Amino acid sequence: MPDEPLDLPGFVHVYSGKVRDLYAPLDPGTGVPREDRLLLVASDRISAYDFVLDTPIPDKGEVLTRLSLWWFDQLADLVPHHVVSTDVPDAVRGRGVLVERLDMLPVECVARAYLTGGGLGEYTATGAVSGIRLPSGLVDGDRLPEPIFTPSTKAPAGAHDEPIPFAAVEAEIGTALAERVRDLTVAILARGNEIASARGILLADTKVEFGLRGDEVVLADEVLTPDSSRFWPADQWEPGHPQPSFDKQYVRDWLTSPPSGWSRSSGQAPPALPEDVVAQTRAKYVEAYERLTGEAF
Ligand code: Q0Z
Repeated sequence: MPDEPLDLPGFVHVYSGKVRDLYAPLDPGTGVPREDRLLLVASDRISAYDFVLDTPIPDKGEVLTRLSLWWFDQLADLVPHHVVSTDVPDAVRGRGVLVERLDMLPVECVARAYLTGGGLGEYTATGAVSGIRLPSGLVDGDRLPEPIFTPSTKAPAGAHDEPIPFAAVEAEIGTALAERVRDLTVAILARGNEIASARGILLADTKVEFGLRGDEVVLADEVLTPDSSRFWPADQWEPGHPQPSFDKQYVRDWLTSPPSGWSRSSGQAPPALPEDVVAQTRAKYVEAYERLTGEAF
């Protein structure tokens, strides 16, 4: 379960996802929530095997927030973004961002550069992913000839997003907008991989969210973080089996090892993480940030 929402003077809590929270700023004159801004706060919570773990990873929220801000800047020539300010209350400094409240598009925009996960499942069953026919003989972890757009539904909290064909996106938001977000999503992942692969990280796939500012498409939420994308260590890339996760591998390895006493199939909540697993995992988030940005965290 998420922690209690923070008591942030001047803000009202509006929503909590698994690992992030949303607040609305209050108008200082009227005390009424503003409708044109949101405060997006990344917590130190971590999820694994569909559970939010009891043990936070120190600084994870700040690392991911700073990484997302850096990516927005790297992508600024492709697409405008929603960030307004990082001047936020001390309690969330570094992990909170004031953003422009947009009319969010009701689809999850996913692009895949490598074949794994649900995309691999679809491919194995049909030879195609999201209606895009792929070469035969691909295996888990293979790089695709080019990044592809594989949208999904925006499921209500707790449910899983379901893949949908491009035609369903067209039906939902119209062909012109569907083509725009498809092209942007693919371009974001392609740009991300040009940068990341030169720094030893592969971005297997990513999920991005767009909103509208009038009729302009704006990149929202977080972008190209390990929570929205699969990060793989490039030096361990070996198609033919599931790839290790850049960030979560220590957590997964420990949870599925005998000392944890936990089994994925038990339906039980996973146990607290040992401190060495926490420290190693924190170090991987910091390493991803430092490798990508070239800046010390
Ligand atoms: C993002 C989410 C959560 C963080 C709504 N710029 C925007 N305008 C309108 N809505 C959103 C955004 Cl980013 C928006 N989410 C997802 C949930 C914490 C982000 F709890 N939901």
